[in-house]
Amino acid sequence: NVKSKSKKQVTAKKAAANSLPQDLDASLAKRMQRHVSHGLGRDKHSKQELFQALALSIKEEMLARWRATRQLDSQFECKQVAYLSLEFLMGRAMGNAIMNLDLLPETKALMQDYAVELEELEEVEHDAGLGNGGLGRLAACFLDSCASLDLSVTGYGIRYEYGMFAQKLVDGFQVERPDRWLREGNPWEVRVSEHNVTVPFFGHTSSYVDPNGRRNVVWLDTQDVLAVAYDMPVPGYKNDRINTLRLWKSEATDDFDLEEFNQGDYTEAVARKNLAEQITMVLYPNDASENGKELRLRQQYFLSSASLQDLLNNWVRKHGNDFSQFAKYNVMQLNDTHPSIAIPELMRLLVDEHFLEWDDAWQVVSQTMAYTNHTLLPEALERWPVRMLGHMLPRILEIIFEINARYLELVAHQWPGDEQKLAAMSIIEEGQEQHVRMAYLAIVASFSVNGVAGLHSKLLTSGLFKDFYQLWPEKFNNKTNGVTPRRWLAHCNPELAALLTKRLGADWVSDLSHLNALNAFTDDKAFLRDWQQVKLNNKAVLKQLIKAECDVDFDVNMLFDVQVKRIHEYKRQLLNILHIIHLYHQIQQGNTSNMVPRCILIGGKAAPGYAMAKLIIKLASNVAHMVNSDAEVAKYLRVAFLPNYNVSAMERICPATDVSEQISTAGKEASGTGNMKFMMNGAVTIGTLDGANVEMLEEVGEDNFFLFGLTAEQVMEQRLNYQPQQFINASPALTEVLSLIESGHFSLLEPGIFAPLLTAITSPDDPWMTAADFESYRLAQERVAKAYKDPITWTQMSIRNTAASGRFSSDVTIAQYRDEIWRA
Ligand code: T68
Repeated sequence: NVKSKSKKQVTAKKAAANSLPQDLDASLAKRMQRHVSHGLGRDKHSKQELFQALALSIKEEMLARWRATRQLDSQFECKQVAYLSLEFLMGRAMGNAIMNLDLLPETKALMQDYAVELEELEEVEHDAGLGNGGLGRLAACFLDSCASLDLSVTGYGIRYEYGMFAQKLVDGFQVERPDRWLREGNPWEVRVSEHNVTVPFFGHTSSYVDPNGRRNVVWLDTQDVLAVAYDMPVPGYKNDRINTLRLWKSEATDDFDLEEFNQGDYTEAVARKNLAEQITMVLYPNDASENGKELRLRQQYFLSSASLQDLLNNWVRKHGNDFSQFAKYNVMQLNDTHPSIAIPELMRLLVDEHFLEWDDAWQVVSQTMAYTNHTLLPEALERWPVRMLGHMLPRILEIIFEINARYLELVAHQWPGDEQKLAAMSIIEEGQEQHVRMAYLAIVASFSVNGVAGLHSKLLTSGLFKDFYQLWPEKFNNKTNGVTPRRWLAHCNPELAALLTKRLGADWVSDLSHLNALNAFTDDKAFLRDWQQVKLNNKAVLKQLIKAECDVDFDVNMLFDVQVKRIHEYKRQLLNILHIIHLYHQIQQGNTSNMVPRCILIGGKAAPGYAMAKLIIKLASNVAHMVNSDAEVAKYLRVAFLPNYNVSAMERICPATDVSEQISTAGKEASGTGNMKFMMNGAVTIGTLDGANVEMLEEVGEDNFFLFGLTAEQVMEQRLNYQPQQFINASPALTEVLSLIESGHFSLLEPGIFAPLLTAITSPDDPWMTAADFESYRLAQERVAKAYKDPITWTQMSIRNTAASGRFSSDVTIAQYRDEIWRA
């Protein structure tokens, strides 16, 4: 039940659209012509120039509807949702905009006038890589679904000058290159200076008693940074709504370093403006470890403060200083704890700047904040040193202490005399140095706390946040992730989309549950043949990419086995590589009778400071090299490591994949979302009972999923007395594989470099329990091979996976956020 639009609203929208001033020069062709001739004044145009002109034309198409959406939202006083996130991994915008605005036939025809294919121009667009991985891409999928479900949701983020680094491989090692994605300009954005706000840093606090006898606090001698809004349009799917992604850029205010100006040091002072502009310079590339860097905290506060000031300015313009109804019309979804400093910041704005009483302000805050947790890994939980906060944000630290003091009274009341409980649950962690536990702050202040898959949410309430669950069970809920079927099926897999539409009609694009009807066609020979042909064509496209980027020849008749995601020990790319080595060894031994020829693709970025992850990339590269350079082996096995895996690469990869590797140690992957993209595109999953895999398996059934490995419960239990050597001894295959690595076979010129990986696998402290799951994984891979040998059965499995993927549309997820959290 995704849709719930009132009739009144729909009519109102039409009225608003009709009352727009007529755009005199309104055809896409005319716009394009104008941009091409005005912008360039030459007759020969590069693809980059044509891309810019087309993008500007499409943006123009959106402007009137964008304005109408804003008018409508303020007219009808519906609930406004602000999605606060340090990351929005948008990827390319053009293809998605053309589809959502229903401009495809028109644009394709228009491109003939310029003797260029639309696809060629799409390829020119630089990915907006303003995120690390799943968390940032989830925010992007959510924005698409919110607009498509006609919800008034604004994304608030940072306009990083440098997005996620570009990854190159040099001798098999990852090398990072800066990603200057704005080099050619960003045709989609609109700079809106009228929304500028200033964000204070440093300085000190002071208190005074006002004439009414109220004690007020002021934050003095701050260094203010200007936040400038850049808006990006977020078009809904064929529904005329254009929402906004508002990205903040930091700039120096004109009186930045006034002192220095006054001392006559003009040039020095202007040069120092850099400090302010540094805040939004670069995205932190760590996806699963806390960073602790001061600049990161500055980014978090900058985003939070600018966004809240923007929301409050809107409110005050309409309602003055009366905030009694604020929570009724506003909700803020915090994408992990990264923007959770917004909690004390909202308290500060309400108490210090709008003069609310503490309790009234707390009412507002605790009824508007909702927190989404994305990880159980302790190393990823944010803790900020009290000292750093006190220096950079002195007023914010005071407020956090006040929140904590009041909340601890509640804890003391609940568990009388239990000092341990008090220490364990305090927002302030004691120790050598005091730290603020941001997740605890977020839970205390939020009316909703959610995990991102069923298993993950259960582990939160039974483990990490158990005490809080006892205190406030009503706050906790699950919202299983989803991905947008527009980008991840309709756009990235046009041939499959056409086949689906031919059989089911086009409604599946906005209601993915329609895919269920595919199950009726699994015995339709013609349909199976069409399905196979589409997969084959998509594999041919990917084959070209792999040839161009890796110089490896993939064969479309072989099984395409893919693992692409951030490189992390818990995701166990190592398990995959060990299995590759096993296959390689088998082939060399001549044990090929049951083998199915495979092409194995691995891709992903390692955090620049994560040595083990980087070593895993090196091992993958070296193994790929050995495998591919042996002509006998290449009959059965080819391996590629694709550099610079990103959103656009995934758009080529998932339509071409036969087997999707989702093999994390159970209990460690909060949800996963790549798993869903593969499933939608008809890949069969080999996976553990982790994250959303559990629910995927539920939907598709055991016969259409290759399950292996320990459960989360077994992992926790076995960790207490883990003896990897027992598993190694019990597995001749694993023993062979490990000794082959140890022998230096994959590091002939770099003796011993893989020793740390061997040490990790064989250590009783290995939290990822690679050895424990190896045999079970190997056997599951044998089942994969066996199944792939029968093309009919395999194709039926593939169809059933797509058919069962409806639940993993982010439309479903967002409908749940709307109904159960936002009540929008
Ligand atoms: C991912 N988290 C989860 N974090 O790992 C994944 N972290 O299971 C889940 O599907 C996804 O979130 C969406 O819920 C991340 O991607 C980060 O990228 C990250 C970035 C900075 C700091 C910490």
